[in-house]
Amino acid sequence: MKKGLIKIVAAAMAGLFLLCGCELRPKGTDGPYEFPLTIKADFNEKDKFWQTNGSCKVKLENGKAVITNRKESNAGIAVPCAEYRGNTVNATAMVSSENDSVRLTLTYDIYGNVSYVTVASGDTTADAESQISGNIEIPANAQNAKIYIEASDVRDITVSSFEVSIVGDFNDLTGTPVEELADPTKTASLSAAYADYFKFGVASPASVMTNKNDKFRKLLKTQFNSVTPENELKPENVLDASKCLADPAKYNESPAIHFDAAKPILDYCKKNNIPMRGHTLVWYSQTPSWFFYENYDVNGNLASRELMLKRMENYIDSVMNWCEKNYPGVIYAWDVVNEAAADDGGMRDCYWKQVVGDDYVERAFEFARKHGPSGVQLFYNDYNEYQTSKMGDILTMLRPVAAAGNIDGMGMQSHISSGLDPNNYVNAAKTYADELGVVIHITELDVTAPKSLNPMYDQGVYMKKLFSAIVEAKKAGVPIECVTIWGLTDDMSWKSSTKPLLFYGNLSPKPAYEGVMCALTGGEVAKPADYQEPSSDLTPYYEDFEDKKFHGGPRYSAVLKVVEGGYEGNYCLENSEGYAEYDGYSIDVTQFAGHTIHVSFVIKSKADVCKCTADIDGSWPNIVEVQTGSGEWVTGEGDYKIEEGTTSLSIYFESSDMSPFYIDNIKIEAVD
Ligand code: 9MR
Repeated sequence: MKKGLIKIVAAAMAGLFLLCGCELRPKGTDGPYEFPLTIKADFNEKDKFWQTNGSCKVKLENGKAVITNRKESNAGIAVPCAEYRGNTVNATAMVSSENDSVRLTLTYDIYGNVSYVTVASGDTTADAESQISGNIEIPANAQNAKIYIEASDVRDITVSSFEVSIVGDFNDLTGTPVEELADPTKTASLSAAYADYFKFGVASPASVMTNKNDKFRKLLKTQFNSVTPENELKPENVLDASKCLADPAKYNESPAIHFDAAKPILDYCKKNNIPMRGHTLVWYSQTPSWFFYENYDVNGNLASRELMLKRMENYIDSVMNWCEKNYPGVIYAWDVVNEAAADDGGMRDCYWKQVVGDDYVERAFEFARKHGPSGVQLFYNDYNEYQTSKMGDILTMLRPVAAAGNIDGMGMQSHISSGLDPNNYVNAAKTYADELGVVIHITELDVTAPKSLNPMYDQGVYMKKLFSAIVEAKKAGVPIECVTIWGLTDDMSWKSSTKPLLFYGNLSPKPAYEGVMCALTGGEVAKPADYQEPSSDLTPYYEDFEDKKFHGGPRYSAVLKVVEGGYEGNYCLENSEGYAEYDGYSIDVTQFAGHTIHVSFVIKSKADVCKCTADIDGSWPNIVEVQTGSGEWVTGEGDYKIEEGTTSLSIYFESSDMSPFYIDNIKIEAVD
């Protein structure tokens, strides 16, 4: 990156920033400096507050950037924002593209390791502009942070604006050195502690292996005895784009592959005798779209089923056998197919399904069994896999694969939050094992810290519950053979803002680590010195919006506004513009933990039904449902028991078909 692109500037420079659209404000009371609160790419000039990312060409036309010749998903435009470390930022871009969707990704170095975090994604079309926008926290120790526009599909993207701005007060860390790292060898080993139960693994980027700083490798080696390359064995890193695209005839049926990205991590695992999970062969994401086209040309026709099956077979064969030949015995399990089930039921619509057909999952496993080295276990891997309806879809998809003897394991990704009941979770593991006759790997575990008074401590207490349930299940015969944590430290996580892992950014263990250990020792997670007693204030919650304010918040992308036309007084709350019915109005009710709450409200909508629901990861218990189709105000009332010990719980209101709804006179009170 161009260093110093955005720097603290003396007041004399202020005019320059103003001219190029960067918003300035006083740095504080201590000096004559000013700092840009917004960095806005200027597409009238090359490299002005933006830079090219990855392999592509950028043409500047009428104040817009047209990104062409995109060879890889991360090829696009980046806005460098290194000086914003330690702040929450908003990134907003206006884009149009023939790609179905475009996303904004934050990347940074953290003590020499490279991390990627998704900021936002959105659907796009060629003829209209879409706004892609999201907030993200940049870790305080992140270096060289930048946010870039990317898309899995390699078609052109036109960007008319792209800016990154500080949310809230600016935390100025520009002159502050990064924190010292803790000694990673001082912490007792998880894999040693769990040796009687299962492998204890971790996902890692290859940059940990090439890093001059060896502390991350030391942490990895001390703590874990299975490694998953976080991105390096995904098709976009293994398919050799330059060879395939340069000579499509030669590679038409048998795509060229290379392992430049994965070699450092394969070398490390071989040298240190650490077994590896191969992730992943067949996936809808992080697979370039040209792979699915005749002559690898996205402007031509999609490949035929026959051609795509040949490519699939040759890819699976060559990748598995290249690894086995060059790194014998290192990869002990492969995620053959990743995330083929849709979030809203059935199979996910994707290139594989469109080009090959619904049996692509069966065919992939058939090829992996036919060509895979003997003894290498074949896995299906998915997220939200513990949710009843998605589990049903996954089982339906995998039964024929199991009947053909082509699958050995179910990979439960487990990107979860502490709302998920550990019993439901381990029951799901048992169901997969029983129904399919396979072993279980927990493949990508991370647990969003609750939005509670003591998030790190509460997360630790949850980890103890979760791992106690996993160990009990294992003792009861559920064949859980590996648990992999999706990343080494919070700062390296793909969702770092949610602090979902076992180690802090400086390598010291978190209460979450302690919770995992306590599941074995029976000990209790220590309360931190700054522990805050949860509120026992049972004052009823009431809002009628007459003060023109609302005290809850939007769920996902819902837009909330206090508007005129209240039920009794002048005002009520309008909820609109969600992308899904569950984008609604959410209220934190944690203070009522241990009590039954009575919820009452009046609601109006054109939707047939509006609901009030409790927000628990993996299940959403309904509190009350009201028939609203008349468009008149309707009263809703219901009771819900909040379990003792709940550290964070919200309830939310939604309409059945995403129509706007209006809500008023919300009352929530404890009744026992
Ligand atoms: O952790 C990975 C992150 O670095 C990548 O940017 C992201 C891109 O899709 O993929 C992340 O890993 C995913 C994994 O491969 C499959 N399950 C979901 C994981 C989190 O997105």
